[in-house]
Amino acid sequence: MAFQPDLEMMPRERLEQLELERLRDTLGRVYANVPLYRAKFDEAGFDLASVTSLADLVRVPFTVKDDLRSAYPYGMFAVPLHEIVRVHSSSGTTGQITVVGYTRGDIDRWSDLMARTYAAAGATADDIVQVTYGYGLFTGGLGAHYGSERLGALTIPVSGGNTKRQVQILKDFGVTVLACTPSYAQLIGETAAEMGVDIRELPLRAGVFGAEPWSENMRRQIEDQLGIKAIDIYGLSEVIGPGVAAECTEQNGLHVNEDHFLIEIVDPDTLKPVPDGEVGEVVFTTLTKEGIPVIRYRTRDISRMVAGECDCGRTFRRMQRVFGRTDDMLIVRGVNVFPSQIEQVLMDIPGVAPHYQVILTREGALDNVEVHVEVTPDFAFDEIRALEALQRRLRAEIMSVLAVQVGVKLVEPKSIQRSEGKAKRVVDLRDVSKGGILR
Ligand code: DLL
Repeated sequence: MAFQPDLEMMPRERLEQLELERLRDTLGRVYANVPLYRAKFDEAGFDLASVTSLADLVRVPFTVKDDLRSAYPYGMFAVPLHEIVRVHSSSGTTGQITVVGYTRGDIDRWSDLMARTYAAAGATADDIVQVTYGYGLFTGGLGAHYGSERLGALTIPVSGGNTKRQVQILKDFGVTVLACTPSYAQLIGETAAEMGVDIRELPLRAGVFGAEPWSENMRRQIEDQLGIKAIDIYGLSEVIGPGVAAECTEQNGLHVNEDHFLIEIVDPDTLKPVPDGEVGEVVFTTLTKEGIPVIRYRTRDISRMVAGECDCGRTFRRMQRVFGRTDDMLIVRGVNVFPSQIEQVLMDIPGVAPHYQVILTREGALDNVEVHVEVTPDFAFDEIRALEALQRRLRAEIMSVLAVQVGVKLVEPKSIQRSEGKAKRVVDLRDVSKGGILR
């Protein structure tokens, strides 16, 4: 079921016409109201009037995170501050935080987009939704909250943390849809098992999980553990928050809400669009945002477009799950690897729990990559021969699938720190003088 079927399933031709009108309108607004865009466009000799088709987008200058940082806090807003009713901010793990502002209209459209997300996951007004994304400056909590209310579902604003209470509420309130990060869904499952609660027996039937990369194997593990359909949802604060793209129940790529966001995939080095279906950096241009429109915003997320039409009937194109960020990419002896690709391999192997961390160290001029992974609680951790055999197998599987040689260290159950929000998969100890950087 679609929340706005006439929009989500509109013929491509009409959609493209709408996109062009909205693009021209947005470019005009940012040129008139945001000094940074005006300077960029003028410097590039870019003439707004020359935009007569969507193909002209490639001539527009890019926007990067540093542009938002330099305009901190309100410099990129395209409306006077009195029209802004809310701000959110990005997590700031990779530098100074950035601030994004929403007008009343932005909040309204965002609620629709998130209602689309739940509906695409199979939810209706009859559902009971537990929102476990953090409420606050992070867009996850309030975004998921407003969308659920817009759908008409019963919305439980728990926010993150206190995992035992999450399980209690899940059980007592008859929750049918869970909204949180995939790694937190795992922790909820694990905690429930410790409390003697079998989530598979509860009415819970779907999860809308996102905000961090996760692999197909992790999806299967969560679906199995919780007895649900797990749906991947994607977004970023600079563009709007969650609600930019989401899977439908076909679980084969995330439909981009193209009537509000234009997507491009570019080569991160040449910045030229890649041929359809090839992997590259995702770039978004907002088409309806008022508070802080972004033009050709480089997300640093890596994905590709999925070819063909979806059986669900939505006409919006799909992007493949984001498998990593350019800043999280590891270069192991010349081979590019994302933590989520390592995860995909680990989770296929019996005896290994779905909890891991990638530790980066430096030996002389060489970077060393070691994967720490937990064994399952029933694994005999004191049997050296069994441990060594499992370790060898993991190394060999990673080598055969990813063609890289990485160290593997098996660790005891529960020794890797659990996360209530975005999991920290990479621990960078290459510059210990700085105490290591936790990403
Ligand atoms: O994480 C918004 C969000 C909240 C999305 C709840 C989905 C659910 P930021 O904190 O600005 O916003 O972080 C955005 O998180 O550029 C990606 O690198 C990553 N990310 C978000 N969703 C996914 C996903 C929110 N489904 C950054 N798969 C993005 C992989 C994701 N990575």
